[in-house]
Amino acid sequence: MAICNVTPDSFSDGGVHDTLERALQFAAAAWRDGATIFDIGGESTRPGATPVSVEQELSRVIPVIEAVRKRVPDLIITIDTVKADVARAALQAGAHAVNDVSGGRLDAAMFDVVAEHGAGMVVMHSRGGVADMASLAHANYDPDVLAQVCDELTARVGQARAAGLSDAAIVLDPGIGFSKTSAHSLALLNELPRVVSLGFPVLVGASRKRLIGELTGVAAPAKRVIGSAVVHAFAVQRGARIIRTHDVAATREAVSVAVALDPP
Ligand code: HH2
Repeated sequence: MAICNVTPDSFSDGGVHDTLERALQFAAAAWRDGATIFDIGGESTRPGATPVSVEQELSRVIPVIEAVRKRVPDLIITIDTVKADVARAALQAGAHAVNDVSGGRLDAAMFDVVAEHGAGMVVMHSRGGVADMASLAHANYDPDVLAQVCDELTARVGQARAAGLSDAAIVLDPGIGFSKTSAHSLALLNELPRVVSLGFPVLVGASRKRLIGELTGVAAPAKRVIGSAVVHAFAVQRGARIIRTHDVAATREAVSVAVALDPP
């Protein structure tokens, strides 16, 4: 899954895809480099990022969704949003699935919109609101962080099913770096099979995140490519089925090697 943030303030690729043509070039390159999913977002979850209205978010993402559908029709498009109104308009504009970093917590209508459209959904674990979910404000776990993350994801799955989503429509994501210290994120990666055992395909997104910076000492997010690729290869070995990345070619190389090696 290639990341395309159509935002001025995302922590790593803010401002990079600021014209339609640049976003389209990135989509074409992502497909060529081996991405099958293209994740388009119009609101950053970086702590301190400016909150955006539905209208602003739509004006950022809809033109990109429509253009990518035409220019690179084989890409599966996900809309990265916590807002049901944005999800609805994006699905109508040609997106195939919703990627909700709140796992349907922040908008009561989200699961209904996904179910009405027969779409797929990435249900990610996080806590808190958009402004603080990527901070440590809610990073208070018992020693067994995995148990709590799995319980909270299971509760979200219950809500999704109640709204009419079929299990085949659901992907789970432990939410690396969301309301988690680096120690929490490492525990989730090390014990990823426990998330996999919930019975849904698992997505992992560690691309260029603070965790990688802390482990490698590489300060600039755009330079955290090797550390990210190693974490993603490791995640695939532990059962992840979708990797969300800014750096498709490097990730593809790492994942191709990881799938050929026997898991531990
Ligand atoms: N991480 C980010 C955004 N969306 N979606 C899923 N499913 N999993 C993730 O780990 C995830 C996500 C944050 O990264 P990014 O989009 O690069 O930054 P920003 O929130 O600043 O736009």
